[in-house]
Amino acid sequence: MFKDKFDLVIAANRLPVDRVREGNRSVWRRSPGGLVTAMESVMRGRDGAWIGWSGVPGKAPAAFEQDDMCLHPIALSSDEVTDYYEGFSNGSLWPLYHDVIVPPTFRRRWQAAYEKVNRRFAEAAADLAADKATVWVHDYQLQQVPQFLRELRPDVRIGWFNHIPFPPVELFMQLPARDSLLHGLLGADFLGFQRRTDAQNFLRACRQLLGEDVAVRGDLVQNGDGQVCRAAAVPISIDTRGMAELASTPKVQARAAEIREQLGNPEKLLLGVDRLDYTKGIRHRLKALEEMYREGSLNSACTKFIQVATPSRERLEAYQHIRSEVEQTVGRINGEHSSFGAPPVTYLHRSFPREEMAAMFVAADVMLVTPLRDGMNLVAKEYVAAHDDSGALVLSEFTGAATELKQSYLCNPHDIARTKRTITRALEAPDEERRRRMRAMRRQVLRHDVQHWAERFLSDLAVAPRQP
Ligand code: ADQ
Repeated sequence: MFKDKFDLVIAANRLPVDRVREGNRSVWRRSPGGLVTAMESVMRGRDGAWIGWSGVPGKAPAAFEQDDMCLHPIALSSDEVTDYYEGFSNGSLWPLYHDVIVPPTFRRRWQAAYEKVNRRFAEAAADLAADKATVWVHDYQLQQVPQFLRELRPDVRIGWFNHIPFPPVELFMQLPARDSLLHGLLGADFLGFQRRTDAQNFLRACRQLLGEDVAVRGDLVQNGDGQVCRAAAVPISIDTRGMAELASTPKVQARAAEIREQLGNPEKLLLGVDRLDYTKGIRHRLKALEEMYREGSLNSACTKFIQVATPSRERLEAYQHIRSEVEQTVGRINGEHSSFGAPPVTYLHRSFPREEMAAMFVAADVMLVTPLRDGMNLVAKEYVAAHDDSGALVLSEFTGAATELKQSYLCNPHDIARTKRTITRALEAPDEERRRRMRAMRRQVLRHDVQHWAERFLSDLAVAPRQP
């Protein structure tokens, strides 16, 4: 029998575990990813609970313990998965918060489901939080939780962290639910964003759209009830030492060499690793590479490219569309430039274990991270962590990571001509220049790792002023 009240409660759309089959039984397995690692270290030695959806629609399984954490599944019906998760979260908010790269769709039914599910999360958090506990809410799927939870439990400290960008008010104001979401967030004591610009966008939206209802001073917003909420940047990071150690193991080093060998020992190896999402700029990257192979500035026999495109949100039309565009382009490049058994592009549409990811990072001479908009982009940081003083990072200016990794080869992915020149610069830079850049970036990610991020968020939350 485990406890029923906790000093720290994490609320995220998903639990940190996946249901997987092992032989003929199904078991919970820890999901890969930085957030889980970060939270694990924060939860150690604390009374922690995590609430989230299990990933399977229908009745929620009973609460259970895993890795010293108490996990409380939240039920979502099939309709709620369609309306709250695929609809409002990923059909309205995701495109709107990523510069409307594809047009967002707004449906009143989706908004109602979002509110209902956010209430359910708030009620579960209210039940589990001990007196004066800390509740840390994550991401765009749960923006109304702070307000609903505040109504139920005025005693708890509420923090919210946005993993994705917060849009400029000119875009945000398209959202029919804009006031509800802003009021939802203002139930928190502290709101963490990836970049200062995101925090400023939020503050500007409060000032411009809520008018007399709130008072905005500096990074503080006071709502109608007199409660104060602070908004600031707390950029997320990775388990840098974990990745660096993994990358330097003999097994991963050997696998990296083997990957290059399997590709025919190319002179240069380029790599892209993304969820297959229209925000990640995969099409723009492929266009640049296709032109370079065609013009001969890249030689398809000596320069190879691996694109890992992790399956994502496959039931949504926009994702089916980007998948078919990416796959057509890869097919066209390989059709035009392959020799027998040696295509220039290796396209991998599946998930990989950590070691295999690390081996790909180690193997690659140049990493291409070219999103059109990205909250942070952890892949860029992982690549840096996996390299001692070799490698080069081409990084889009539209990622949160660009604010921190200034020594990368920065590019504007919309500008194909310059992106091509940037890729060439990264490929041809003298060793000494590449080494200097990588060392500086490595220092940055070692100093600011995920543990540092989580501690900073929690200490900012602890001291956030509640009164004006
Ligand atoms: P994502 O959009 O999912 O995250 P990202 O930050 O790059 O993007 O994180 C992806 C993670 O998944 C990385 O750790 C990567 O190594 C891993 N991964 C990707 N493909 C994989 C594969 N095929 N197999 C195994 N692992 C794979 C959201 C926001 C980002 C923000 C993060 C964290 O969109 O902007 O950086 O949250 O806040």
